[in-house]
Amino acid sequence: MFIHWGLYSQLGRHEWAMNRERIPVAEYEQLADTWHPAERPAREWARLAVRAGMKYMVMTTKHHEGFCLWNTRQTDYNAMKHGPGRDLVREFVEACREFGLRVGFYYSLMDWHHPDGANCARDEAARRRFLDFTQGCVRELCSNYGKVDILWYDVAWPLQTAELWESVKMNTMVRELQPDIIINNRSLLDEDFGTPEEHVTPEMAGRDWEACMTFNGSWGYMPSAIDWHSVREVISMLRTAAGGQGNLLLNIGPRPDGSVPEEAYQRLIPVGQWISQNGEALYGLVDRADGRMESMPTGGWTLKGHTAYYWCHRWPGRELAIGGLQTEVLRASLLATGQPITFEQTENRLVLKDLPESSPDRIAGVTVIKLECASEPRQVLGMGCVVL
Ligand code: H79
Repeated sequence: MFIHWGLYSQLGRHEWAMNRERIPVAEYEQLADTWHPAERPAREWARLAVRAGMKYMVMTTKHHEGFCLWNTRQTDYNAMKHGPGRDLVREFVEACREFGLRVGFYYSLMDWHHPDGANCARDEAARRRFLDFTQGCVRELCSNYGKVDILWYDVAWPLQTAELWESVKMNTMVRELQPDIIINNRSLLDEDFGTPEEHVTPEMAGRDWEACMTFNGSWGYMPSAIDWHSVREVISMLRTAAGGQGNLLLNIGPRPDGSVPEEAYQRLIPVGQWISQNGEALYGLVDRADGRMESMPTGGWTLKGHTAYYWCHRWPGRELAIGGLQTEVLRASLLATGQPITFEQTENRLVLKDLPESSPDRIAGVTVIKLECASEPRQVLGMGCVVL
């Protein structure tokens, strides 16, 4: 679960409102004193994340607006010294621990509030001050909250290179403070994982990655953003992510008080129910399915060892035929119930028989069929037909 929460949540007009609407800094700053979140909303996020089958949360400790959600000594523009009057990052970390979730910190390098955040590109003294500020912030986040599992940098504007950001020095410090942390690729260094944004596209084999996705087109709370991804779309994102050995970081933008919009509940609870029945197809060490399996009109694949999982999202009826499997199928079953499926396999064709007329998955109409095979599954379908 990605959490975008900050002063912009009060405006409810996207987290880029300050920039897109050219709100003057002095005017925007007033939002710091009018922000009065409810008590410990992070517990609500964590409870929901667990119910949704999620394993970790990443929260915006400072977005582009520059307001720091933790008790920092680097600037007074922080949650302790203004409206909230408390350390919202600490609450977040405590909620993660209470609910058994891993902890991730989002940190925007770009800063629209810091006086040197823009002119650091033109003025060497400003750059020094801004880097000291940035490294001071990152040092605090990696020092004051116990174990941090993920550091999620964002938007390395306006400095153009990792050298100018001193990213090697900064991330060396991070790893000294947090030896097991994983760091994303947005400090202009590749580091541990790639970050496709608003699309779920596997990175090249051998490279870890995590797709970050909005739920409704806005990261920050935006009540007018009403086109929410459906339960089926979220499950499809999960399949593409797991099929390419990646993770999914799905966002919610809490209201200013920290509560979670109803639309997120309406989708995440069923997603969690679905995962509780089908989690085997996506959790843990999956193999890459892209490049090894074909895309099908009725569904797609994830793989684990000798097992193939067919995520059927367009149910064909009493029979489901799959062409081009190069592997002998030993056993077929419905993943959710374990119910065996009778099948016939000829050289080029697997036909699953005596299936229900409609998709047995009542949650989302996505039924996972588990195929236990004699060896690592592979599927080959050219563009032509069967040659007799
Ligand atoms: O924190 C979220 C975004 O605010 C941030 N990264 C994610 C995780 C981000 N920063 N920049 N971008 C994403 C890409 C830039 C998109 C933009 Fe726009 C195009 C900014 C201005 C024009 C879309 C439309 C966003 C605001 C208006």
